Amino acid sequence: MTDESRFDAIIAADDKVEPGDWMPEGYRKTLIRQIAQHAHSEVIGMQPEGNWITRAPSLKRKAILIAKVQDEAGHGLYLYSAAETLGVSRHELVDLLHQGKQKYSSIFNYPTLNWADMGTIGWLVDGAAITNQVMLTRTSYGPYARAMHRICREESFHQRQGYELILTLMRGSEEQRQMAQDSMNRFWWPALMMFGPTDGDSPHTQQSMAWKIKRISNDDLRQKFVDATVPQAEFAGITIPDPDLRWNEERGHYDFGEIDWDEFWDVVGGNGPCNRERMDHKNKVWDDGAWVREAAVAYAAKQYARKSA
Ligand code: BYC
Repeated sequence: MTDESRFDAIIAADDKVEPGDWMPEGYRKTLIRQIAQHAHSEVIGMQPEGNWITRAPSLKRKAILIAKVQDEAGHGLYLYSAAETLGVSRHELVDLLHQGKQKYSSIFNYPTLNWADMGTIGWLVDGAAITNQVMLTRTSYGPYARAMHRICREESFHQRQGYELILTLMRGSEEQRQMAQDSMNRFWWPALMMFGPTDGDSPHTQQSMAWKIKRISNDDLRQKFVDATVPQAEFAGITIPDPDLRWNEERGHYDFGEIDWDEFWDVVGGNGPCNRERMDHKNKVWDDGAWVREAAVAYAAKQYARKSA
């Protein structure tokens, strides 16, 4: 059996490819690209929520928000570790992000302007992320699939706390309801964009599905998210800003309006409302934190030398 036929047999049998296994170079590169982008998204995704920690309206909300932002850092770590099993270092990946050669999710280039955004991010952004990540628990690369199991459990808490925050606002004063609605109006379309371009415009989907890295296409995941979220919005009494949104009995799904793809590609291309701010902040904290990394490496070297002696 050749290396290639062994790899093909693993994929055909729905088994997992593991770090020591032979894999096509394109498979390895696709995984590094996707896992790195995913890790960078978790880390950059701490910024819009971190923005509200000092302004949370109660101790309970502050504790929840701190825990959530901390979880995102942890997700970044699991994902960088999964990428490292493919023969790249975390340092290289972070450098590529800083040089603008790797991406992070478009959603984090939108500002968080009011407190309800903390609820909307949990409900819609983490909700969209889980829809995608539940699929990724079945991805063909073992370390990525295993990282997803734990991440999905934590994301599920994030989604619920976000929805609960929105329900609380919707049951509050008129001003609170308006705040929640304003947040929904700004985040609905960017949340739909998280799933990526339509299948017809997605250069990677076909190959990634053949390798079972992706199990469900961008459009099918987006539809799943819309179908799950509309009833939640109705229950909360919040309006989704899409006049074309309606149940289609024949399809058994909600129809929804056209996404503004020019806006999507603009944001992906670096011209969203906060792209520059996010990367400036990321670069600054990386430089400011250099002494912490140096101290940790020096400490580890000392421990190692002591043990070896
Ligand atoms: N934003 O052929 P396609 C979280 C790029 S964070 C930016 O469909 P693919 C959270 C794509 O990379 C969770 N770029 O690609 C954290 C490609 O560009 P390149 C984030 C996008 O990879 C904190 C090109 O467009 N989740 O939960 O087959 C707080 C063509 O696209 C986007 C993940 O990262 C986008 N939205 O499919 C709260 C999930 N969409 O590389 C919450 C893992 C597409 O050719 N990633 N592009 O230059 C994936 O599942 C897939 O990579 C995607 C795209 C579905 C996103």
